[in-house]
Amino acid sequence: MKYLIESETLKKLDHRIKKAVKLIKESIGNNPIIIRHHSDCDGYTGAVAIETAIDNKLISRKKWHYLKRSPSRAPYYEYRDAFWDISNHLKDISHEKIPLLLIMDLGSTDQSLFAIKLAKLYGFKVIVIDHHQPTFENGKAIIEKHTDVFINPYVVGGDSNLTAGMIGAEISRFIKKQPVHHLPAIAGIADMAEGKDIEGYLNVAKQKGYSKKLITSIARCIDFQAYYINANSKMTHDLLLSDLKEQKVKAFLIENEIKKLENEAVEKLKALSKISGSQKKIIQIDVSNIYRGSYPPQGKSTGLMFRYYEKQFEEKILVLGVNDSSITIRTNFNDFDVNELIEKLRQKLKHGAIDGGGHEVAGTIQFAASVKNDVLRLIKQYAK
Ligand SMILES: [Mn+2]
Repeated sequence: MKYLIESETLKKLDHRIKKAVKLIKESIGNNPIIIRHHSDCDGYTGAVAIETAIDNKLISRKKWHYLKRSPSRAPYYEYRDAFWDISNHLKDISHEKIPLLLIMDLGSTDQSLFAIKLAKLYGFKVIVIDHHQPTFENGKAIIEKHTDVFINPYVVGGDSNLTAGMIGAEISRFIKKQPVHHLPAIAGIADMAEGKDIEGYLNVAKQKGYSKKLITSIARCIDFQAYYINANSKMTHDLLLSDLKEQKVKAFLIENEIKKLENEAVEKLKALSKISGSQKKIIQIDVSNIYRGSYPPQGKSTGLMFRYYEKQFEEKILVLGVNDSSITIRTNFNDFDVNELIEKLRQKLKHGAIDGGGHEVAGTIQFAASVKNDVLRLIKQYAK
């Protein structure tokens, strides 16, 4: 069987993918399989594709002993996850069988090292399928030697544009042939993938009747569900894998609600915006009183306001979503680099517990509440 697209990165990952497929196939019905994944559209898509493939091959009446899937709360495999995965395994009736743990769309950085080591200590087999930049040490991804299979485009010279959901959907087809042609496009669009691979997958989806608009709409709905529910639900399967007509109806209903909530948020945040500067506009929005747990969350709100003001102003803009001890940044200023800014803040505010990260033009900075005004002053200084 071949991959859905011609991809240099997939080709280079091929032997790792084959190894993972072999291990998964050997485990089906013999060993419990635990799927842990990032709680966003990309993570859900890849995990649900593999879950469905395994589920379709499982003939045991005790299916729930042999297949479990749950989203992780943190964007890495953390102690909490390992604790529950190991604890549940120990009290399970099939506890004498070694579980296979599949970690998807997270698990490549040193933040996951301790929890993965712990799972290995309890005999788990571990496969990591991820596309986040791994932590490297002496040129090697430090997680790799603690896993049975490590699949990440960065270890073969690729990057995050081949997403975990794409790889997961491809892997699922080797486990059991199933109609998942549109899933890699959904995963990639959700993660803002660029380049040849996502173009290829959009083409594959189009041939099956999925326009880019529908793909984007489903991706939005899954991200919305992930944010709201963050749990294992067949509703996610419905959105991803029911027939095209049903998918359209459901995505339409949910997306309309998302649009309504986002429009309401824009109105609320407009009233909270303080705009300064002429050629380069700085838009400071106090998001600290926005109800926590409502949609859209802080990061997304800042993105929404960025897109709103980008249309309003011809000038370059810097949007700051300001909370008591964090600021979310979105900008189109030239030469802006959130990571460089964080480094400067760290040097100047040694007592400020500065943390955070992101891309050049989008990211979040965390700090001790006591230095909030200094952080704001220094960000404005940096922006000049
Ligand atoms: Mn992802």
